[in-house]
Amino acid sequence: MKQATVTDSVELLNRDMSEKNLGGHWQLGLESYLPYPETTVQPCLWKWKDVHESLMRAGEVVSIEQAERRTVRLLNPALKDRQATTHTIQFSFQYVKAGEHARPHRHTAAAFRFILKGSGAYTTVNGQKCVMEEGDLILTPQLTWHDHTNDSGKPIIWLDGLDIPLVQSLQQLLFEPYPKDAQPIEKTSDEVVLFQGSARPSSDPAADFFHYKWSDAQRNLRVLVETASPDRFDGYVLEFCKPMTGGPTMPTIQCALKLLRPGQETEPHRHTSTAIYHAFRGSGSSYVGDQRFDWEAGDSFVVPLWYPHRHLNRAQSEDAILFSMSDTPALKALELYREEPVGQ
Ligand code: 1HN
Repeated sequence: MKQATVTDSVELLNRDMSEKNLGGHWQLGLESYLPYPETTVQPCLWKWKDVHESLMRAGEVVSIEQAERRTVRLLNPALKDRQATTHTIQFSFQYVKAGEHARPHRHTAAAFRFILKGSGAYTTVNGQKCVMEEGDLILTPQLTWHDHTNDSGKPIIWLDGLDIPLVQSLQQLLFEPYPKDAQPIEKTSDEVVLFQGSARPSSDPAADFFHYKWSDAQRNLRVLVETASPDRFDGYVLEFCKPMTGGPTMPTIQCALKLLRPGQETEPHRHTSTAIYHAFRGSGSSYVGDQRFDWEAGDSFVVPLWYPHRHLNRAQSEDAILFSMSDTPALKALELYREEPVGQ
């Protein structure tokens, strides 16, 4: 009688399957999954002094022709090979000296600029001239042509936020140079009319809306502080919404201003979105996980997803204003957004 000399085993099966590009569920190691989302992104604080020094040095040694854009990027220590600030958003600072022009291009990554120091330069978005003032927010949504011109006679610095890491992970990144050195200017952002009397325009004017002015944001913040009560987790929140629909700033990125009154402290919470903050005015502290970040105007920090966090304005008399961007709209579109208070 013939004897069975080989008995099958899981190891043998795994090996044979692997040769045929197959794998078993039993090989996954389900014990490594947690009942909450886990991120590799690390909480991190970047000081303005370091960013500013790098920008000024880049101004001396990096030409705008060579760089296309003279930006200094915030790199998350856990994502350095990807040159990313978080797994979804890239955050950088751009320095354009007097007389410089950054040539037009477009890409599938959606981007915005928030103006920090300087004024009078402009970004042209699909032929629309958007003249910058400090605190303005200018959008360059996916595949819009954009170039930057600084004819203001003085240097300018702004921050750039892009959804590059997210678009890259979906393998949808593309980049296209514009065929000429500059776009022809067709109109200015002041000519974009959203409402004309009580009649709604027939075409979608929001499709042509790229420029949120600081003067409007500031007025709205004042009204909020005077008439509304603050959110217990985020203080007074002014979101940059899409006109007419009230939708998110862009499909993947929500931008907002968060104001804390002197001494104001928020309660801790956590959410499945990841946020990057930039201290625009004032000073304070944010507690992220078990770390404390002390910030002043110009500093930036990351709150990775599901990390408990809260904010505190340490000043006696000055409001603190944080500019924030998050990937919340992308998560909401995928029905992955969740948030909850965290017990103190
Ligand atoms: C970009 O196009 C700009 O147009 C700024 O100002 C920063 C970072 C990565 C990729 C493209 C801009 C960028 C960028």
